[in-house]
Amino acid sequence: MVAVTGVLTWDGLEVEEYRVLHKPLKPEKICVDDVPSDPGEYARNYHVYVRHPRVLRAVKTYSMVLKAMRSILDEHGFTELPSPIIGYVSDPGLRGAVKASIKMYGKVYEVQSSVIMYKQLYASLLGKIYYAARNLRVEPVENASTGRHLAEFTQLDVEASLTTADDVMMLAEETLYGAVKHLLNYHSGLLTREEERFLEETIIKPPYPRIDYDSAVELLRRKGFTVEHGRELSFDAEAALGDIYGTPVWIQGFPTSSRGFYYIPDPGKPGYNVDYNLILPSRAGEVLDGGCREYRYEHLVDRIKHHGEPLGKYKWFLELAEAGAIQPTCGWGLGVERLVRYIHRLPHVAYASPHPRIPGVIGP
Ligand code: ASN
Repeated sequence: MVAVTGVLTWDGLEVEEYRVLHKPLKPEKICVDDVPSDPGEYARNYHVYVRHPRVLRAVKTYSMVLKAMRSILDEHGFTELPSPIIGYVSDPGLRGAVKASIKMYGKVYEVQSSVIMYKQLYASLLGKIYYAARNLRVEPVENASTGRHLAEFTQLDVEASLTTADDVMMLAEETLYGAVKHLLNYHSGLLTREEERFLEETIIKPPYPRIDYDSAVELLRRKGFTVEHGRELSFDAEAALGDIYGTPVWIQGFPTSSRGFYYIPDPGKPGYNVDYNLILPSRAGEVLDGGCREYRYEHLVDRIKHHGEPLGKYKWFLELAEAGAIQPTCGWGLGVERLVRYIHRLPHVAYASPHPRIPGVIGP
């Protein structure tokens, strides 16, 4: 580390005087010329590679966009809560990922894979809440190659009561667009000219187009994808959809059979949920997942049973629902590292995480 006195001109810095404040003892051990293109190698040794300016920029961007999104939500009157790490039960609807558990005081608990039920609890009590939640998911190892899966990641997880899908979708658009605009306006030093242009061209002013699940399936089939109706779209199909639009695009109303028990079925369209995913262009895929929630005790019991889950695990939540203490709420979770990956056009979300743990690789 060096302290420099001098004059900054258009041609660079004219150094008048400098002082060495701190000198590494073994510079050869920590000197990095480049960042490995293998995300596994990067995740194993990120503590060294993170010195590279390209990666440090992404770490800074992570902080800046999260701060910008927090302040948009704060302006809307949302209350931020700290996310729990351990719980009796966590999110069951996890697209192939398994939950991790931890033994404490002789009992086994689940490490939180999402704060969904806590969101429902606190949105019922406080109206508008959010978490910048760290989630842990034991993703299948093959998901390391999708470029967009981490085993540990941050979701900006928002929930509100007495609202509508439309309202929270508009809030999501405002949050995403506002964060990117904030970066462009106030932190453009973090962006290359090419990244600036890319963001200006693709993250256009909302509203973003909306397409329902059935039309998305039809469109993708016409483009040559094999899509099984009633299932989640494949990662590849989702990415292709983003490319077709070239801007963020919503997919709405997934089949009830394809998703977790906590989305509420659409009374006007049997077999489908009131839910929505936001897909980014440029092969980035899903950045946000959300929906309006099931809050009715009997329906929750039926849906949990249908998913083959033991009811006992959900005791605390079901007791509240039975007492009528869980209100109708809607919300969403936005993958912060996925947004950073998009902003810097990184080949893998590992490079967007200050602490990358990718499927199959947690550390050295
Ligand atoms: N955060 C998501 C939501 O709000 C839930 C999840 O992470 N599975 O719907």
